[in-house]
Amino acid sequence: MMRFSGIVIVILAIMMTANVDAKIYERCELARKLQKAGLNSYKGYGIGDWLCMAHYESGFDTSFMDHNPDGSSEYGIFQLNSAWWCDNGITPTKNLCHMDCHDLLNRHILDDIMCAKRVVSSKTSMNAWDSWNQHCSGHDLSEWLKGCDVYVKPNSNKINS
Ligand SMILES: [Ca+2]
Repeated sequence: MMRFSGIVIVILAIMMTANVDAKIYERCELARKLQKAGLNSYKGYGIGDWLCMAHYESGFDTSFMDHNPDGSSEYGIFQLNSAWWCDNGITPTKNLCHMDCHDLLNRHILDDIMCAKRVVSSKTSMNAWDSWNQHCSGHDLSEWLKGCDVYVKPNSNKINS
């Protein structure tokens, strides 16, 4: 029994050091964070667009990772791709956000937001995220902000849709 619990402790210790300091954001907490980072009406998209997209991409889980058939991977709450936006040391990359992909997996999402701003500033705009295109584009997104202390700008409609 003693030996067993000793092994469990060692395994737990390994798991804790291997895991990044991740977080599953609560909807309104994320909404406030996005607003504070200046995403309300940024490039014509509202906080609802970001919440809807992040929900379908990661379930607000900063540690979420996904692998694509082409060998690239997607990281974090916004599922940013290792072929374009960050460097994971494996995939050939443009690294347009000049960052390590693994920095997209921790609870500190300001760097993720800065990178996402670049994505949405690119030609594809919010269409860079398939899930936004499928589930959020053209929908009434006010539900996403329900109960959150977030000011909704009256004219946060998409500029280029
Ligand atoms: Ca981060």
